[in-house]
Amino acid sequence: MRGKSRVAMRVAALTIISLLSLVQGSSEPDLYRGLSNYTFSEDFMFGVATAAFQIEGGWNEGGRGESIWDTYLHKHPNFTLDRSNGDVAADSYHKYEEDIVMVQSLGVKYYRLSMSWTRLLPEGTDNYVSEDGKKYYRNLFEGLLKANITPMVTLFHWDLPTPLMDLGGWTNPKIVDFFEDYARVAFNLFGDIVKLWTTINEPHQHCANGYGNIFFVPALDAHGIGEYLCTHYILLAHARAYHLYHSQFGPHQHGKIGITLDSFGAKPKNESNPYDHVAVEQYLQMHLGLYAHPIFSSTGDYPEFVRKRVDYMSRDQGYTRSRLPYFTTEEIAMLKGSSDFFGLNHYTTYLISHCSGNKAWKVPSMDHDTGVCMEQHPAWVKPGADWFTIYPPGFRKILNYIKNNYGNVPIIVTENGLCDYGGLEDFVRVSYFNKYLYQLLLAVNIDRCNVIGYFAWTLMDDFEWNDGYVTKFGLFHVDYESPDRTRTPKLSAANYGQIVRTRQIDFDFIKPPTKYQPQSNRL
Ligand code: GBH
Repeated sequence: MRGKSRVAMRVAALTIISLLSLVQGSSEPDLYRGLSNYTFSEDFMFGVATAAFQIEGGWNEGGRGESIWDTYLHKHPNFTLDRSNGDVAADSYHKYEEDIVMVQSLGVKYYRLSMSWTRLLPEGTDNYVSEDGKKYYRNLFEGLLKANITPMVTLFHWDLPTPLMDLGGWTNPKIVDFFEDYARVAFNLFGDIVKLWTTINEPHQHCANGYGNIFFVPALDAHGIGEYLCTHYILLAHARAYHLYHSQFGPHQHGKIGITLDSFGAKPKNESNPYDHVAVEQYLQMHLGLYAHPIFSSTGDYPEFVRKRVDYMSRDQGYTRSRLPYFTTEEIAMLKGSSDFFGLNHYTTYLISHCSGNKAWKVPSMDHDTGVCMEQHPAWVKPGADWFTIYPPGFRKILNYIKNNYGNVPIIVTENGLCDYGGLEDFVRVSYFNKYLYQLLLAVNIDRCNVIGYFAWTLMDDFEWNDGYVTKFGLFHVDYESPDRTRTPKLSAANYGQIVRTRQIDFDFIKPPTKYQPQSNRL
């Protein structure tokens, strides 16, 4: 196509896009005004979430061992935008009592947090359990219970013990035993007071970005092979921990255990192009189905589309074996149904289109296998990181996708929240939570999606992986200039607290933050 006509096409396309967004814009005020017409039931689980490496700090205190994020960031300080690491983070290792007061001030009854594997097992293996680790988590969980807050504990939120990484991490089949052993220690030590567990946080992000690419630690860049090995053994490790719990602990501890998967929303770039609709399905199968199908589908195993696709691509590329490993019949059975709930993390929506190729894809790779193009809608608001635009209806759609593909399994939204560059008067975050929560209400009340809980990400500004401390997700601001890591509630904390208490969304909510005095309010 010649230059001029290409420009003309662009202009035409942009005009259509902006017209579309005008239409969308004009329908919004009706949806989001006054008090929401639907409310949250009394037993709806409202919570707030964090992860150990992102807030704890205390990286070498109490005999804690090194995780891959400690080791890698100490060696490669340029990995993060601000050359930061997790050595101190929000200092929750010392300030957990204040964290509890903050959670309490939101009125939520649940707090999702993760355990640092190496704080409990410094070497990663169960031959030696740290006394300090035991004490830290016992105090934390007991403190939460005293404050009437139920802990929901994630066993693995990406901070693998370095000694286990040295053995190949999630690509080594032996990791399944190591994870089961870690889970056993956790259930043994804390199962009397922790009744809600998630095994793994977002295997897709961890495997695709850390094993198949360089975006996350361990930054192996073993594209096309590493991410599938990681996927395979992380799924098996999850299933082992699930069955360990229900065979040996569940009968007397009476808790629930599940997995947390992530999915972006996926919208056809061109709604009237059937190929873009196919591309959306392809994308969702590769990103979410790869993990969800073995666990939540009625047939089990990897989705047929993914199986065929990766087998075909591998053959075509000259491999004798598929780059995606096969489960045995026993493994398929072990994985099927191995989650008491569907934990979903959702943040943003991408436009997906059919495309024949993309020069940025490595070959082989999961992206290349997926074979769709992804981009952000130019008209959707992008308040922070580059990957993040706001499109509330994408949330309702993904909840429906889960219902339609994986049945009536209870869904707990284990993370949802907004990324910006900071500020206490975070009106955009207030509006994000209001609109996304309203989409959840529509999914429950109109579409009959079985959503039983929602955790806001995140309690306070934290270490945001590659972004360091540059992008912010917190309901509470943390002063990273101060050694005290002083925490201050943002406007969004007051708004979320009001939703939790009234069980209703007030789209006109605007209120200055209430004064927060942690010292006078100690437990
Ligand atoms: C969640 O992942 C995580 O569970 C949580 O720890 C994190 O703090 C939260 O998101 C907010 O970021 O691969 O280069 O595009 C959400 C998935 C993973 C999406 C990282 C954005 C950006 C880096 N996110 N990804 S890149």
